[in-house]
Amino acid sequence: MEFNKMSWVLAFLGFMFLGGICKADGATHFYDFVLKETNFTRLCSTKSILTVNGSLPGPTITVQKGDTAFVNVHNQGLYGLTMHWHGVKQPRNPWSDGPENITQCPIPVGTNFTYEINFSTEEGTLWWHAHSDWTRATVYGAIIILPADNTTYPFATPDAQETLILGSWFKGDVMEIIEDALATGGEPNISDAFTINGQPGDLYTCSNETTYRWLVDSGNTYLLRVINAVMNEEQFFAIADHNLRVVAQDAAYIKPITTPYIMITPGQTMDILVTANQPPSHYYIASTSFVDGNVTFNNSTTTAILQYNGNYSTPSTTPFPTLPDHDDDTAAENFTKQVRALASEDHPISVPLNISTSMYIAVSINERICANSSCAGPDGNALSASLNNISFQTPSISVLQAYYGGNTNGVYATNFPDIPPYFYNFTGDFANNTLYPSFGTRVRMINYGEGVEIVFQGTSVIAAENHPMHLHGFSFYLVGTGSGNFNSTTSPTTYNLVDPPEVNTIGVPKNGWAAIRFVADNPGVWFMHCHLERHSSWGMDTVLIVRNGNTSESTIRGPPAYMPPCSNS
Ligand SMILES: *[C@@H]1O[C@H](CO)[C@@H](O)[C@H](O)[C@H]1NC(C)=O
Ligand SMILES: *[C@@H]1O[C@H](CO)[C@@H](O)[C@H](O)[C@H]1NC(C)=O
Ligand SMILES: *[C@@H]1O[C@H](CO)[C@@H](O)[C@H](O)[C@H]1NC(C)=O
Ligand SMILES: *[C@@H]1O[C@H](CO)[C@@H](O)[C@H](O)[C@H]1NC(C)=O
Ligand SMILES: *[C@@H]1O[C@H](CO)[C@@H](O)[C@H](O)[C@H]1NC(C)=O
Ligand SMILES: *[C@@H]1O[C@H](CO)[C@@H](O)[C@H](O)[C@H]1NC(C)=O
Ligand SMILES: *[C@@H]1O[C@H](CO)[C@@H](O)[C@H](O)[C@H]1NC(C)=O
Ligand SMILES: *[C@@H]1O[C@H](CO)[C@@H](O)[C@H](O)[C@H]1NC(C)=O
Ligand SMILES: *[C@@H]1O[C@H](CO)[C@@H](O)[C@H](O)[C@H]1NC(C)=O
Ligand SMILES: *[C@@H]1O[C@H](CO)[C@@H](O)[C@H](O)[C@H]1NC(C)=O
Ligand SMILES: *[C@@H]1O[C@H](CO)[C@@H](O)[C@H](O)[C@H]1NC(C)=O
Ligand SMILES: *[C@@H]1O[C@H](CO)[C@@H](O)[C@H](O)[C@H]1NC(C)=O
Ligand SMILES: [Cu+2]
Repeated sequence: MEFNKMSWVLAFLGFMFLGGICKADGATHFYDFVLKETNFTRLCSTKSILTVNGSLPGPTITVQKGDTAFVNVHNQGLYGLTMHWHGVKQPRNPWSDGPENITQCPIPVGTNFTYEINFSTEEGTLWWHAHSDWTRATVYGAIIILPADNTTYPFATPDAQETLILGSWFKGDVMEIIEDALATGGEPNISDAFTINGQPGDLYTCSNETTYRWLVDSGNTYLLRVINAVMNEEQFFAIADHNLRVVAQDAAYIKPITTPYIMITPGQTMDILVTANQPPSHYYIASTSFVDGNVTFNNSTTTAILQYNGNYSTPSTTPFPTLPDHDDDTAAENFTKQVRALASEDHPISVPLNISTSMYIAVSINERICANSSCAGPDGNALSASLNNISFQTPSISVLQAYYGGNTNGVYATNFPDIPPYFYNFTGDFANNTLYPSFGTRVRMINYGEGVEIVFQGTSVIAAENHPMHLHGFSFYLVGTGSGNFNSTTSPTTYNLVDPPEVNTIGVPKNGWAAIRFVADNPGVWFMHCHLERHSSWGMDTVLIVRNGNTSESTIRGPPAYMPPCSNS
C-alpha cells in the first residue's frame, strides 16, 4: 500500500505554521503505522490480534537525541484507539501524547491521525504502545534514541545492539477479557504466557521451534535494550552465565551497575552492556514475574536463547539463569536501590531543591459496592482502585480538548486532593472507610515552573503490592523510597538529592512509599497512572494539568489542524 507523500508535506507544513518554532538541529523522520488484525499462532492455537503492520513487536522507531518523528497511524482495525510514546516528554505538545480521552479521542476505524513526537533530552531506549483499554497487549514497539551528532555514549561504543521486549500473551481476546472483568467486578484472566520479542520460548507448549535467538560474536560487547511491555506483572530478567552491566534506565544514563539479574516494571526500559565472554555455546535468557502481593498472577517463565556464532557442537544442556523467587522483595529492592543517575559533566542532572507543590498520594486497591453482593470481587463487590481514594472515571471528551477550549463543565473537576482523606496506619490493618473510594474525574492544576514533590504511599487495602507509577510529559527524579508510612519529618532526611535516577516509571514498594520530584516546566495535560493495566482500568489514575507560563516558550502549542473527533462533542 502506498501512502500519499503529500499528506506528509501537509503535516510538516502544519507543524511549521502551528508549532511556530522549527528546531535548527535535529532531523525529521516519517513513519506510517498501519493498525490491522493479523493471525498469529502461539501456544498451539491461531488467533487474530491487532498489530502495527502485521508484526509483533511492531516496527522500531530510531532517531537521534533532539530529532522529531511524525507517525501517521492508519486505523484499519476493528475499533477506535490511540497511541502513546512512552517516556517522550513532548514539550508543550500534549496533542500527540495519546492516552484515550485524556489528550485525544480514539482514531476512528478507517481514518488516520499523525502524531508528532518531539524528542528533547531523552537518550537511550523508550517505547510506544496503544493507550486505549487493553490494546497495548499486542500494539507496542521500541523507540531507540541514539546520541546526537558529535556526541558519544558515556561508555565505550558497543560493537552492536539488540532489543528484547518483554510482553504478555493471552489466548483470549484482550478487549473481551477486560470488558468481562469490569462487567463482573472480578479479577481479569491472567495471561497465558510471557514473551520475548513476541515469542513465549521453550518452556511453553508448541513454542520451542520459534524461540527467539539472539546471535552474538565471541568477544563483542552489545548494548542490549530491555523493554517491559508486560500487562500486569513486574519482571525479573537474567541471562545464564553473563553479568548484566546496566548503564541507562528510561532513556537517562545511570552509574553502571553490574548485576546477575534486573527487576523491571511494566513501562520501564533498561540499557545493558552484555559481553559475549563465555565459551561459545547456547545460554538461556529468562524472564518471570515479580509479584509481591496476595493476588493471582502469571507465574510462568519466558525464555530466549543467547547463541554464539561459530563452529561448536550444540550443547546437550543449555545453562539456565537463576531468577529470584516471585515474591522476593529483597531481591527487587537490592537491584533498584543501586540505581543512581550518572550525573556527569556531559550528562548533568538538576534536582529541584525548592518545592512549592507537595502531594501525598495513597495508592489503593478498593471495592465498589454491588447491590445484593452480586459482583465477582471480594465480599460480592466489584474490584476497583484509587489514588487518594478517588477512583478515576474516564470522560468521553478529552480532558485536553475541554481544558484548551475552556469548556470543562461536566468533563472534569479540579479538586483532586493533595492528601489522603483519612490518615491511619496505611500499611497496617486498613480502615473500613478507605475500602470504598469515591468516583470522579478530578485533576490537579499546577502552575508553570513549580517545584513539585509527590510522595506515593502504598497501602494494604485489599492487597498490598508494588505499583509501577508512570507520569506522562515528564521524567522525574526518584529521590527516596522506604518501607511503612512516609514520615514528613524523618523520611526526607533519607533523600538522595545528589544523584537520584531520572525516570518516568517507578515501583512504589509494597507497604512502603516513593518520593519523586520534578519542575513543572511542560505546560499541558498529563496522565499519571499505575502501569499494571488492570489497576489502571480500575481507576488508579489521575491527571496533572500544568498551566501556561508567561512566555510563548512556556505556552502549550496550538492543536494540529486535525484531531480525532470526540463522539459527543
Ligand atoms: C507499514 O506498512 C505500510 C503499508 O504497507 C508501509 O507503507 C509502511 O512503510 C510500513 N511502516 C513501517 C514502519 O514499516
Ligand atoms: C485468520 O484466521 C481465521 C480462522 O483461521 C480465518 O478465518 C481468517 O481469514 C484469517 N485472517 C487473515 C487475515 O488471514
Ligand atoms: C489521513 O487523514 C486525512 C484527514 O483526516 C485525510 O485527508 C487523508 O486523506 C488521510 N490519508 C490517508 C492516507 O488515509
Ligand atoms: C559535528 O562536527 C563536524 C566536524 O567538526 C561539524 O562540521 C558539524 O557541524 C558538527 N555537527 C553538529 C550537529 O554539531
Ligand atoms: C522442540 O521440542 C520437540 C519435542 O520435544 C523436539 O522434538 C524438537 O526437536 C524441539 N525443537 C527444537 C528446535 O528444540
Ligand atoms: C489472600 O487473598 C485471599 C482472597 O483473595 C484471602 O482469602 C486470603 O486470606 C489472603 N491471604 C492472606 C495471607 O492475606
Ligand atoms: C503457578 O500458578 C499456578 C496457578 O496459576 C499454580 O497452580 C502453581 O502452583 C504455581 N506455581 C508456582 C511455582 O508457584
Ligand atoms: C541483598 O543484598 C544483601 C546485602 O548486599 C545480601 O545480604 C542479600 O543476600 C541480598 N539478597 C538478595 C535476595 O539478593
Ligand atoms: C472515550 O470517549 C468516547 C466518546 O468520545 C467514548 O466512546 C469512549 O468509550 C471513551 N473511552 C473510554 C475509555 O472511556
Ligand atoms: C502499622 O502496621 C504495621 C503492620 O501491622 C506495623 O508493623 C506497624 O508497626 C504499624 N505502624 C504504626 C506506626 O503503628
Ligand atoms: C464496612 O462498611 C460497609 C458499608 O458501610 C459495611 O457494609 C461493612 O460491613 C463494613 N465492614 C467492616 C469490616 O467493618
Ligand atoms: C515522625 O517521626 C518522628 C520522629 O521519630 C515522630 O516523633 C513522629 O511522631 C512521626 N510522625 C508520624 C506521623 O508518625
Ligand atoms: Cu498498581
